[in-house]
Amino acid sequence: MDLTAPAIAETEHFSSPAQTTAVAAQLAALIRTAKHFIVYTGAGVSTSAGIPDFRGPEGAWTKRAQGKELAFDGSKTLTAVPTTTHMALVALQERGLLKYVVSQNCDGLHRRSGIMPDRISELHGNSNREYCKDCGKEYIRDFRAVSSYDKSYSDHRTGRKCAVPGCTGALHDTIINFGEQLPKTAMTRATTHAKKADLCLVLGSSCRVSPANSIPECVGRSKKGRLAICNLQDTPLEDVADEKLRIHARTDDLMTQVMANLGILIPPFILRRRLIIAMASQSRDRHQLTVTGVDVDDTPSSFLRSVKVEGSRRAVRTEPFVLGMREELEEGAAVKVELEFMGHYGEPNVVVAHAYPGEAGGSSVYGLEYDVWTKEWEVRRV
Ligand code: CNA
Ligand code: ZN
Repeated sequence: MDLTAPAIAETEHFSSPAQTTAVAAQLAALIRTAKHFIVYTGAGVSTSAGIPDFRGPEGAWTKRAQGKELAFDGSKTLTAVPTTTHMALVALQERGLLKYVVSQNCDGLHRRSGIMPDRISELHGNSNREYCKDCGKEYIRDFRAVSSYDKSYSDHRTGRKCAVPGCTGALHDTIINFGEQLPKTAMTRATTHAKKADLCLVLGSSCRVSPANSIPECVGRSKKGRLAICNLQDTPLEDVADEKLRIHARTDDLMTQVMANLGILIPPFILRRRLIIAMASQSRDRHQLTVTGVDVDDTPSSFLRSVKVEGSRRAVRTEPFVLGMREELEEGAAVKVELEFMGHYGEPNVVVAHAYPGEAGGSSVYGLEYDVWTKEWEVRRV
């Protein structure tokens, strides 16, 4: 494994616009007919979102090798907007054209952009995801869920505890440091998809980190597989890739053209949140509301800062968000729950009108969609 970068970064090359256009057309044709198309991504897909890579001319390791400090605050990944490339991949996934994403990125942008949890292997972890070492339960956080201990490089405890009833396990971050084993399930799934793949597109990776880089290599060396590489620097896999499918271009430029060839619109980024509101009543006028943020697969997701019944002065500021309410309610009456968010995209508070389920109690799931450009929420029951 290559743990460093030279002080003088490998040159970034730019193919001619005509070459990019030609490769985009070929790729689109291959994607249309591929039986099992996968993508392998690296830090280069996030540089246009303002997150530096490692080995590029402005990369963190290149700077370090030059004895310079990289002025990048890791929490900027929380406010980063998924790029054209991220959103193109979401559209390809939704059309069923993209079967799987294998990513080395820890910035969480693929998941935030809308790639489904069962369609991705985050081989080096996700700075928004932590898990319980005792029971395996995962938690998604709208904050950096990384080790809070400085004691040693290998201490991954985040300082939080598992919330599964009966489990008091310590939560650990999912970040894989150099020299550490890759997560087994993620690697096994990545390998399974690589073996099935007849087309793999590398986007924005120097392909220098092993064993992750065995994924694109496996496709490139297989009889039925074709490997395409879109990266600004040369990679050690140039010879394994299909000669006609190697391109030195910005991933956003290539993907814009690929999608135009396919006739598929690249959707704008929408921040999607899911919420469960459960209500239980001790009597007609005494109720308890529990508000829980969840990911698409019901993994607990912490994105709320506080919750209160609209108009009430008392807000609950810690999870689990459990609110007491004293009011006589008719079945179906709207209980207005005001949500305050962590707010990395400037999300304003939103009020969800939850229909009182009656004394028998019950729960409803809500889908919340936030347009980061208009700064407006859309709420619907799902
Ligand atoms: P790397 O070795 O830094 O390589 C990135 C490559 O992307 C370089 O070769 C660049 O030339 C190229 N590149 C940069 N911008 C673009 C662009 N717009 N279009 C096309 N190519 C571009 O990073 P890898 O991902 O290959 O290496 C794996 C490491 C980097 C993993 O362990 C990651 O966790 C780690 N990393 C991740 C992030 C992130 O999560 N965004 C950021 C920095 C490093
Ligand atoms: Zn646990």
